[in-house]
This record gives sequence, structure tokens and C-alpha cells, in this order.
Amino acid sequence: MSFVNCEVKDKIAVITINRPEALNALNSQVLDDLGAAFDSIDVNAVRAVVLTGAGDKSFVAGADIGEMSTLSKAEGEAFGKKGNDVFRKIEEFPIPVIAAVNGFALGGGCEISMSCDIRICSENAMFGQPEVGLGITPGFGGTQRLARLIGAGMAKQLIYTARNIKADEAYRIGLVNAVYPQEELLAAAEKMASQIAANAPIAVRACKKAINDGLQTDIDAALVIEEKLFGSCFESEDQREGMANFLRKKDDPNKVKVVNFQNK
Ligand code: CO8
Repeated sequence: MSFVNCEVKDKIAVITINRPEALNALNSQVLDDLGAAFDSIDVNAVRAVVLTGAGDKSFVAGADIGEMSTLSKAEGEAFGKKGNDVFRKIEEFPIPVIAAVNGFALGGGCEISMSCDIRICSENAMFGQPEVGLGITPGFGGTQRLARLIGAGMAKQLIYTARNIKADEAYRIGLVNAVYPQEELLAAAEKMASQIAANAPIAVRACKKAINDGLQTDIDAALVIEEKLFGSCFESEDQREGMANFLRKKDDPNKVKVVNFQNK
């Protein structure tokens, strides 16, 4: 039995962490199942992924505290690496991943949302890094990604105080892009995924790589990364068709306005 469901429809995959009895907390098996779910996606057929949690209360309430409670130093490090490897897989997944945060996103839950490209959440969502209250540091990338996303000062405040924040504050500090009523969240995430899926997939993937790789380096090297990926788009049929469509539209506004990009 898997703790993670993956459903593919119309070029969109919806991955649901399904352990609602523990508020979708991440134990070793959930992490393994998550990795396997991402591995199972055909990134040439699917163009965007939505990641969410089962139920209407929790996205992910953190790493499994029961499982962590007896770890030794070496086991703690190994558990941290296990989570980091899966989260890095998500971060570097070739196609965009949208986190639809449908409730608690605490500790490892906040951290997994930050390994996604985009976060949107429900009005009842709650974010936080409560680890220091448990005697540990964030261990699935929280100290690194939170500081990169919302700035070091705000990240340090949230991590040192272990204070949880509600959706409106998460929106105000830029941790999430938008807040929706719970019942509208998944549809909003799927709509965004469809908008992404309608664009040229090779170009979208190149944008993700350019942003991610560029953020790891200085601006001069980053611009070279962009130039190379930009150049590579000119080997694609989708570039030729996308631009030809624009020029056709200019000649005759009644000509086809939507390109059916072929991922070639
Ligand atoms: N781990 C294991 N079980 C959990 C977790 C969790 N993180 N969160 C909730 N559960 C379980 C509860 O134990 C409970 O199970 P049971 O019914 O068997 O008693 C069930 O889920 C429902 O939870 P509650 O009854 O507590 O529900 P409430 O609505 O009363 O409270 C809260 C909801 C506020 C979310 C509360 O459950 C809570 O505080 N949970 C823990 C949140 C937390 O501290 N998360 C951070 C964990 S640390 C972490 O994520 C570190 C990541 C890096 C690890 C690196 C490893 C080295």
C-alpha cells in the first residue's frame, strides 16, 4: 500500500500525500512513496504537477515525530538526507511543480512546499518551522530555502521563534502566491497547471532550469546560463510554430490564435 497517490489527466499530474490519520506526516515510507510517485511521471507527456495533501485539514504536518524521536546522531543525519534527496528531486524536477497547501504546512510540510516552484494555499493553511521547540533544527532544507524565499531576517525570526503563521501572513511575506477558499484550492492549482501546460513545454522547462541554476551563481554566469537555454529553444519546432503563429495572426486576426505545442 502506498501513502502517495498520483493521478494524471490532461497533461497534468496531481500527487496527493495520503496519510490523513497522521495529518500526512512524512515518515520514511511516505518519503519513499513520494520519490517513487515523481519517478513514475513521464515528463514528456505530463507538463505540470500539483502536489497536495489528503483531507481538508493538513497538507503535511511535518516529519514524523514518532519515527524521529529515537534517532541517533547518524540516523538523524541519514533521515535528513533521505528527505533532502526527495525534496531536491522535486525542486529539480524537469517540469513545474505547484504546491496546493490545503492546511497545516509545518516543519517538513513547509519545507516540501518550498521545494516546489510555486505555492498557493487555502484560507485555513498554517505555515511554520516549529523544530526548535522540539529540540532540533529544520532538517529538510528549511534553513536554506526559507531564507532564500522570504529573506534571511524574516526566516530567522520564524525559525528562532518557532511561531506558526496563517495564510494571510504567509501571503504578505511572499511565502505563498495566492490564498483561496479550501473548496476552490485544487481547482485553482489545476487551472494554473493547465495554463502552464498550454505553453511550449521545452521553453517552460528551460525557464525552470534557468531560474533554478541561475539563482545558485553570480549574475554574469547566470546570464550565460539563460543565453544557452534561450539559444537551445531555437532548435525546437515549438519555437518555429509559436513565432509563425504570431506572424500569421498579425496578417489576419482570424487565423489560429492558440498553438497546440507538440513538445518538439
Ligand atoms: N508526526 C507524527 N504524527 C503527527 C504529526 C507529526 N509531525 N503531526 C500530527 N500527527 C498525528 C498526531 O499524533 C495525531 O495522531 P493520533 O490521532 O494517533 O494521536 C494525529 O496526527 C492528529 O493530530 P492532532 O490530534 O495533534 O491534531 P490537532 O488538530 O490537535 O493538532 C497540529 C494539529 C497542531 C498540526 C499538531 O498535530 C502538531 O502540532 N503536529 C506536529 C507539528 C510539528 O511540530 N511539525 C514539525 C515536525 S519536525 C519536522 O518536520 C522536521 C523536519 C526535518 C526532519 C529532519 C530529520 C533529521
